[in-house]
Amino acid sequence: MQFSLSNLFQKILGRALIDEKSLEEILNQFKKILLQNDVELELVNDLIKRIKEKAKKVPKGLTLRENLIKILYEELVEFLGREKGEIKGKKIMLIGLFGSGKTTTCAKLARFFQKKGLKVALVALDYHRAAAVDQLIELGNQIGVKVFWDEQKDVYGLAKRSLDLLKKYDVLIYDTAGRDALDEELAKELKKLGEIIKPDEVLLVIPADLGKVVRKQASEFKKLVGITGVVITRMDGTAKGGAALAACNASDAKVKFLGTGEKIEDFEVYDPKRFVSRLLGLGDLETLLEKAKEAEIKPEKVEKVVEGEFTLEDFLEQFENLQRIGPLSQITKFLPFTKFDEKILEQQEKKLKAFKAIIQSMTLEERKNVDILNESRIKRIAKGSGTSEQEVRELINQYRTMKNLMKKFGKNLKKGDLKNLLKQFGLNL
Ligand SMILES: Nc1nc2c(ncn2[C@@H]2O[C@H](COP(=O)(O)OP(=O)(O)OP(=O)(O)O)[C@@H](O)[C@H]2O)c(=O)[nH]1
Ligand SMILES: [Mg+2]
Repeated sequence: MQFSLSNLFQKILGRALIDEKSLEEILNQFKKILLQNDVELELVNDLIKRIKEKAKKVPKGLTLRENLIKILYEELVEFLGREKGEIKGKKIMLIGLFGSGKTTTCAKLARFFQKKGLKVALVALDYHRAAAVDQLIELGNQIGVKVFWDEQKDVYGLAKRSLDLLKKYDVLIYDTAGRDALDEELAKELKKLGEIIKPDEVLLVIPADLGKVVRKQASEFKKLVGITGVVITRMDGTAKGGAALAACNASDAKVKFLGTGEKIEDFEVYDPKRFVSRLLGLGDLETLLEKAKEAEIKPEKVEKVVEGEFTLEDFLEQFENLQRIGPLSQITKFLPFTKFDEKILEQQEKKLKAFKAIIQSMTLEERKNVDILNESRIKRIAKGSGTSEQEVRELINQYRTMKNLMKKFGKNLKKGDLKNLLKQFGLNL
């Protein structure tokens, strides 16, 4: 695959600036990836449109970048499954292309129910491959689950009789023959089996590394017996599970389970965060999403600062935010245009505590307009905050300098650039 979701996400994370132009570029790439994974064009277009709409409105507390990651994550989860993969019902049928991992998954699933304390039986419905029944019996033996099969290879007869087993068992798992859904004879058999058994769940088993054929196979299988869920096997390989995109899209079903190896225990219940993280090659998507929630950015503040119109109250708030993020000198290093004097920044760090006390000693009126501060008021504030008059004056000067600096930047830079730039670094300025 030329492009991958994980490459795209690394790009989003690595970009210094995500603006409207790069958003367009990123979405184009996202579109290409989906199309390469054989997702329907119409659906891809809808998806991109929706993402664009959502990306326009950056919610309070999120940067453009965090918002974009969140939106893409949400959309993928909507597509692949929002719920942890639980299944309901008593009759579960596994279908899929030959060698996709059906028989192995039958045993894994049986173990899964067994662990829940349910009484499970396996029903062997594959009489096309010589060793298929033996394979299932062997797997059943490993976990102490009974396997029902028919000596006469009467697949329909066994299917009918299996319904009686429901009196004795909580769950029946049916292993079907590996097939190409386009093979007419096998397709007929599967359709008939579906009609006899009337399964509660039909799970389509798809290997993570299956390519272009996924879409066609999934939609054929859907026509034959319907599909209620998808199992992605071979998640232990290099493929990240992109096949799930086409499988879910074509079958209109969500991912329920994952196969992560050849052993019976190598089985996972689908978990949206984990699966999408793996698909995107992001180990810490959860942390990232949480961080996105926590960040607090107020767009109206950015506007004020750019205009050079922020008050001492805003100044105090910024100080407090900066304190949470890290040393001011560290942060401004990232800004490409920065002309801040390192020394001034360090001094600011040191004086932060005093400044905070000073601002807190001011009246609201004073915080909004420092020009009303005369000698006697300065004296009173110094006393009230346990600082010196000199420190109060310093604060006023710093504030004025900062305001002027911002005014200058505002003129030199396009407003959007500065806004976005500051947002990139989580600055509330
Ligand atoms: N690495 C890995 N191998 C798997 C996984 N699931 C199944 N396999 C292996 O894939 C091969 C085929 O698995 P089966 O369960 O026989 O597949 P099937 O769909 O029943 O195959 P047919 O009945 O021939 O169509 C076996 O060697 C399994 O051990 C998995 O999640 N990871
Ligand atoms: Mg099999």
